Amino acid sequence: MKIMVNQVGYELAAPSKKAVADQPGIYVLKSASGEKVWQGQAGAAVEDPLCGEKLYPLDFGAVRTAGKYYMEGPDGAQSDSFVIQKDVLADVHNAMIKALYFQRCGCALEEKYAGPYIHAACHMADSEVYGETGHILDARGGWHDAGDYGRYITPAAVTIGHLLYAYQLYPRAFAEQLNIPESGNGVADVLNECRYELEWMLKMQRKDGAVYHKLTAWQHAPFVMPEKDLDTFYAFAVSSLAAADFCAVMALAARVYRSIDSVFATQMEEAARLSWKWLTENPEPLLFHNPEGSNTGEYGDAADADERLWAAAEMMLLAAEQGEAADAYVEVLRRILATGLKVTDFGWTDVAGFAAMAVLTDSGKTAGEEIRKTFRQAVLAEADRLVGLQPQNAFALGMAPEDFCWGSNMVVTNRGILLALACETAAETEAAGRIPAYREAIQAQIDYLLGKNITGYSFVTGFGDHAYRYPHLRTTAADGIEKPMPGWVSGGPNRKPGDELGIRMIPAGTPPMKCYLDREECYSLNEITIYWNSSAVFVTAFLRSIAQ
Ligand code: 9MR
Ligand code: ZN
Repeated sequence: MKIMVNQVGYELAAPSKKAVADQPGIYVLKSASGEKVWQGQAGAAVEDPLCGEKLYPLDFGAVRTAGKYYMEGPDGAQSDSFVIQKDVLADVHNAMIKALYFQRCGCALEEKYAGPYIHAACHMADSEVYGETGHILDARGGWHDAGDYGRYITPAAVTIGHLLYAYQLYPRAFAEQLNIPESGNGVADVLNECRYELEWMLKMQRKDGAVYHKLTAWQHAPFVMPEKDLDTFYAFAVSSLAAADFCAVMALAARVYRSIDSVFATQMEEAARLSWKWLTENPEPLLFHNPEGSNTGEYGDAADADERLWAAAEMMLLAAEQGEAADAYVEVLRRILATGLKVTDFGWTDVAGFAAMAVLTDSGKTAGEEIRKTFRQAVLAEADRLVGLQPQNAFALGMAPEDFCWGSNMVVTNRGILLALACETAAETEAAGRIPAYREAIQAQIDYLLGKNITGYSFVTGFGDHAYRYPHLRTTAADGIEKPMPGWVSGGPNRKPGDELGIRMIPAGTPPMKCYLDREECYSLNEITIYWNSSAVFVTAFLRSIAQ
């Protein structure tokens, strides 16, 4: 039988602590030494559409004693072990941020920070602007995006967005040092790490304010260490998607870094203004398509209205910070909102949720009540929709079967972000009474990520008795080290596998949550990306902030 638990563990004071099992009956919580601590009856059966099984939820929230435990089923089967303790997510949260350090490009990873995961400086050559013979660009730096060595602006912006908003809202969750080269300089390490990426992003802006969509080789490198990848890197075409995301993130970062390094903040502010100018002079969408024959990531997108919305929201806040009139930006917000676009997502295709985040968490209420109300209603309606999905499956997940796409783990965590924003937004409204339900729903999303799911894997490397082991990640594939570096979030189950092995091994009709393989080859099921991590970091930051 199966007993699925959050393998990292449960917050000591949490009023409910949930597991799921595949048989009815009496379950016993035992301490690591086998002592009985709690027992309870499994809840009513749920026919689960996400995994296609009949499952039984368990809640041992009554247990309020810190320790290491496992759950024992009616037939003697045991769950993976887990702890119950205060601030239980601290280590996994910090590891998921530290993981970004391992993606640093254009420098060597040194043993004192990287432990065994060292490598020599990589991708040190100049790049070429694609299609412009002789146009050389120094675009060293930044983080490798994912399992590949490409660096792309729109996912970079989303990653920085997740992290900087989380830092602004929950600064206490970012107090620990992470043993990166800048640690101890008096600046929160999450900001030190983000700066590494921001410095690279600045290099991707063209003199006229447009921004190159991505910097990659023509084809993905084979599984070699990054310093062995000597292919030419190209800055491909500029796009309005990249320019708008860049503008939003530079404006946001200018505010966040103002008190830390005013020179750097001013540089980012000027970059944001220049891109905004380019955007206003180029109002038509300039989308991005890979040139024929190139197979590196496309991050294509059919519309740029959400990116422009986010840029307008952040330019508005920058203007307010500088004591300038913000009307022009507010007007853009109003115009784009009038099209009725969705404003509740935080992924690279759809960034409009970040505009909602910027507007709704602005203590100055710069956007005015009408616009704030539009965002507020959308956020609360989406939060209520997600809470409404929970009883439809056994994991209390805010997920429907069709949500298990490529990178579904970010759908899981981005919904945690939306629910967290709903918590911020609901206070002082008639929805305030629903905050406990939103919090419960956020916890369920993280429980799933950390092992309470049908695969039995914790989807974060190094965390849990059964953490997945074989991410699609070039450094891990090539470094000869047995274990992957800790703290990487897997893309997770994908009901339409897109890689050869996944397609071959997962029969059509497999329930969505079971469409997963812990195999290095499976880039559509088991890759890592910077933005899957950052999304999870936002959610663990929220949960740490409410833990007593
Ligand atoms: O994360 C992206 C996912 O949402 C898309 O469905 C998929 C196919 O277009 O691409 C993913 O992004 C990949 C990117 O193109 C290149 N670097 C690795 C990314 C993760 O698989
Ligand atoms: Zn590199």
